[in-house]
Amino acid sequence: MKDFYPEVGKIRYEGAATDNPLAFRHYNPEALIAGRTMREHLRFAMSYWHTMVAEGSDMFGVGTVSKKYGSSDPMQQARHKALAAFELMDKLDLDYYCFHDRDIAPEADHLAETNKRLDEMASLLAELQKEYGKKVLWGTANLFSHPRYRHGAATACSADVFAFAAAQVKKALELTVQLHGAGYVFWGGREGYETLLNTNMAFELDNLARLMRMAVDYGRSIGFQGDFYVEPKPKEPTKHQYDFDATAVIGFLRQYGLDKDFKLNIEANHATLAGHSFQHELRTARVNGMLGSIDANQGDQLLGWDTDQFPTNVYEATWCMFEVLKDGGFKLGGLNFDAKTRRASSNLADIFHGYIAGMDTFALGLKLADRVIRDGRLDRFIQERYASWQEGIGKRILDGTATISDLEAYVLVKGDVATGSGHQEYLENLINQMMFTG
Ligand code: XUL
Ligand code: CO
Repeated sequence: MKDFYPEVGKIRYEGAATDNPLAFRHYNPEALIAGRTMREHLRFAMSYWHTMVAEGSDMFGVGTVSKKYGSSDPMQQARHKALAAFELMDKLDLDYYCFHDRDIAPEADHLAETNKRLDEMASLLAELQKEYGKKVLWGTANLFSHPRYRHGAATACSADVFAFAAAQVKKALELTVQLHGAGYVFWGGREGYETLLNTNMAFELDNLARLMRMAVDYGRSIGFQGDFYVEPKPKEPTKHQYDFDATAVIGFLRQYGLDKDFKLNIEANHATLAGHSFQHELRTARVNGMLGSIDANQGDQLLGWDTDQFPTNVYEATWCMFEVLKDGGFKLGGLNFDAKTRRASSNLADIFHGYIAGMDTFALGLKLADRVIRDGRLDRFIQERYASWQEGIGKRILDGTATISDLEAYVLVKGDVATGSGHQEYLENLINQMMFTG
């Protein structure tokens, strides 16, 4: 079999002291943490689009790394891409992958031919999955790259475009089911607007829900038992995207009765684009029972767009895994590296360094989050902070036995009320102690 990454061998856990850059220092797949192996906790996935397809182009320049895999024929490229994908996942010990329909097979002039190409590729992927023991974390349809989607897909002004998007979603669901995918994602890349001057917002939101409802009904009818996800993102490519952030998406899903079938796929860089921390978005999803899956990456503090970098920030990874552990761990979701190497990182080996960095960062984050939880001081501090709700007037408010007049009478007797310190600096230092000297 052709070796697409001859310069890289199998990446193995060698422990923190190794000086081999092509080894894991923290990701030890079979190591046990809080009753599960790291592999079971982390459920790492490869993003097909960044890793197998994107060549490093940006708004100002063409690609810097070839993803032609030794062929000029697009379908032959697609086949080689699939072979290379499984070689890469095997070498990196990545158990899952995520894909858009258009990542695995190039679009043809007519939908019938496009779907034929997808069928051919799905058979090959199914064989490779079996051979290598890999799985699909989630599938999706690319409803944003083709010019037909310039006004949106489900939220397009044109019914024909809506119909095309629906046809694409139908096929992508079939592929996901055929490949035993655990999830199906809606990322509304162009489901928003550039200007309200030409936009019927209420109608577009209804249509977005309409397509999701059709997807759920069809998906369930062909045996899809996984989770549907919405991946919030506030902007880029459009000025405003309806799936702005976790709060907006949860409200939308509940409004349209989609909240039983959908959870959220939270992406770190989308959170920061929305002006939130990654943990804020994860916490919002978690406390609403809707934390499904995660696109693990990071942005750049100084750049205002979605840079999709491999995550290396250990604090962020720790707070992410803290939320995941507090949620009882992933059920069907996992950590998809929706991340790409920088344009100037133009060796194929750089992709391996990116994944190793991301996987080790999250493995370390998992260990540290477990340490923070097991330490217990943070939980105890929070419990103590809300102690006044355990008895007296607090308990009566929660029981529903205190009326608003009772509360007035209570305060009239007390005269004034006082609360203690939030001790933020103490806690921040405590976390550093736990992380670095624990
Ligand atoms: C774009 C993005 C997408 C989704 C899948 O910002 O995150 O790649 O993850 O469509
Ligand atoms: Co993403």
